Amino acid sequence: SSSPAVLTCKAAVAWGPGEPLVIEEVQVSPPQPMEIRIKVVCTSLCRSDFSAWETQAIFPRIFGHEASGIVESVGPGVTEFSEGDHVLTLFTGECKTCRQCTSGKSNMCQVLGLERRGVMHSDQKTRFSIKDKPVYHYCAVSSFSEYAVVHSGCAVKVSLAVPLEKICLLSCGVAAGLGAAWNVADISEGSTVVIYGLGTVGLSVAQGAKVRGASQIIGVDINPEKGEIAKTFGITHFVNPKECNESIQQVVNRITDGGADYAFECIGDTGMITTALQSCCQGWGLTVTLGVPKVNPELTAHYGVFLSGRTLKGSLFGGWRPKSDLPSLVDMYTKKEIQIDEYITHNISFEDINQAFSLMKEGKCLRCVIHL
Ligand code: COD
Ligand code: ZN
Repeated sequence: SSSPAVLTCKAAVAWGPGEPLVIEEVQVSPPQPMEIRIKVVCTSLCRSDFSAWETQAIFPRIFGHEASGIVESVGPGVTEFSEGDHVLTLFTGECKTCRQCTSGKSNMCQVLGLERRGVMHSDQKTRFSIKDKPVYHYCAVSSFSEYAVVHSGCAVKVSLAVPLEKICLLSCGVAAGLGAAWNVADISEGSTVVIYGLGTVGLSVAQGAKVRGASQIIGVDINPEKGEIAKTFGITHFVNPKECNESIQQVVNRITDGGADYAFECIGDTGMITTALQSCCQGWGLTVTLGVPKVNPELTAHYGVFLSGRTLKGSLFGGWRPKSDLPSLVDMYTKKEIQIDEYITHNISFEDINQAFSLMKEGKCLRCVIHL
């Protein structure tokens, strides 16, 4: 077949921080060497899209990184994918050849890791433009567009039989939470867990803890509406800090007889790290951080929490090596061993994408799936 050409399609463009997205006609360049162009089928809105849209300075920009789609064309050198393949996008890729990828200990690819400047890894340029002016990417994915170009190391092939409108959640939030519970913390049966923040990420940690047979799973959230839904994901105790007379760490220490075995920070608030550390037990208590702080990336903690043997452990994407490991999670979903559908509180058409932003701002959704 002939080589792919520039195509024009609709994309939801963010023109400035916090400004409603505008559906625009954009030009999408053909996939460059080792890249693929995808017809996006579904994408969900993740908190990190929202935070970057509110706070960052790179515009105009196309957000979206939690997505599923169908390969439309492949660039020079790509043998792994062909037209018609179903894929999930990866906001952090896997080249399979760098020191990190070959270590077997890490998912921090040195070549295709989290891209923060709004361009593609290979040439620091964009694949989107409007009237020849660049439109920037987000995490080298940018799925709020009918078509997106991604590096072939930033996509994973999935079976044609699995529903793309559900498994897009494995592209970020649900996988990140499950991986934090299984790979990063490696929660053991009968242990106690406290989770700060009951969004999709925190509630996926809860699901992971439940699967591992945790005896107590304490969920902490300032949104009172989270208490009810949290139970369906395995939360055994709901704590709303706004309704407590004592500190959260005191509450957790009481419920768990001296602190949880594991604590997870799923709010994106570095100020919660000390609270999380103080609510896990002396000796072996482990606090895991997930994802990206909304503001203020610095963190402080009293060395006493470490002197007493606690550990603070960071993670990205739940420690999954995205290309190597995601197919097994898709399999688990097919066999009904993990839940995904339950996190989808809203299905929204592409034209109404700004509704997803409003719902997230108001704390009224877990995941809004946007259908292109
Ligand atoms: N105390 C208790 N709960 C709070 C507080 C507080 N002070 N502030 C907010 N919360 C609650 C909110 O009410 C909400 O229920 C929850 O915290 C946060 O949930 P969401 O729905 O806003 O966010 P999620 O679950 O989509 O994601 C949250 C992360 C902060 C973990 C985010 O960084 C993320 O998505 N990370 C995971 C994936 C990743 O690694 N991404 C990196 C590149 S995209
Ligand atoms: Zn995300």
